[in-house]
Amino acid sequence: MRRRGCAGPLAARHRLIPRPRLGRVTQPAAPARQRVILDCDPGIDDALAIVFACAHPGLDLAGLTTVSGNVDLAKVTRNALSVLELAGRPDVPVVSGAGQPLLRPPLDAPTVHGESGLGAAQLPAGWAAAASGHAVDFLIGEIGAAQGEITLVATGPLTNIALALRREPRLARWVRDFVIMGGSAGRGNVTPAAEFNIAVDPEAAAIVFGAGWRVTMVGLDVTLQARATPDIQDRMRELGRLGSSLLLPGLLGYRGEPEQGDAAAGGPPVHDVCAVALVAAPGLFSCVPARVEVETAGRWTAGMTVTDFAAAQASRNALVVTAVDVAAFWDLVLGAYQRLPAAHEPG
Ligand SMILES: [Ca+2]
Repeated sequence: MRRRGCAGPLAARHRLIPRPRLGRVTQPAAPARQRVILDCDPGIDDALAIVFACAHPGLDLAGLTTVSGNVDLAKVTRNALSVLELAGRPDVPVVSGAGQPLLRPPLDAPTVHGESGLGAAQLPAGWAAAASGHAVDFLIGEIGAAQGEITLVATGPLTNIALALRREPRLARWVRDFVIMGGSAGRGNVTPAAEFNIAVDPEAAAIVFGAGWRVTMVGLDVTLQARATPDIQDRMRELGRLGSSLLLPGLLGYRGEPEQGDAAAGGPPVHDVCAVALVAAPGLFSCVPARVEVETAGRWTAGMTVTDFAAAQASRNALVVTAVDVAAFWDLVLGAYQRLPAAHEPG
């Protein structure tokens, strides 16, 4: 049942690359870059995930859509533009989406991510402006125009994704893969039952998990393993302006999950980076198929991702990520960061 490496469906596609014919001299084929759209609410860990998506040579960041979550929609959109500027990718389109959950009042997290959403990081405003239009139209348009090619990664509340699925249910068949940072098979973080992204908009999450596709759930089960320990922060200190203007001040201002005892656990977790790293390197993660239902009615448990690892195969709707090779994860992430020009500019 437990599978080492979330390599099944993701890697299966890699096997579709034709083998070179024997007896012919062939140039080694450059691995195809995987097109990714990131729906996010930056957010410190979103910011670190955006930078990774820009930096990893196997990923082609085709767009960012924003959703209110960690801070309000105007701030998350401004943060997305600033982070792309720092990463040297102001060409990536940013399209803003839902400014509030489907049914509930907003539940933001400035106590975790700071008033700006980026902790103590002070980034200048990006030169580029957000693209016109709405995130839902962008998601449907881009993914519909390249069916089977784009991996959709959601690292915020699932409001935009739910609205897009209501508008165009075929989106669930058109994506190459769908990965979220959110949920937990165990305990939550904003409440004992619920993780933040799901707790903000449980109704949206219920729509998303019930859409007939497979949701790869990168939840607290795995993200709390990937912590920026003092050793990792020392390595970030070597990354020039990228380290000094975003990575370190972001993490310093980031309170993480106080109830989990960040200091005792070794450092703040970088939840959203795990979801994008999984797309780049699925072999570093362990996954278990399961049935996940989102609690929407519970007085104390709204937003809980009720996970049944014993569900019948036909009823499984999720691939729950349970573990990561932490050392290899940080080598991957910091190695990618190292590729950016900002990592070589004086801090
Ligand atoms: Ca996020």
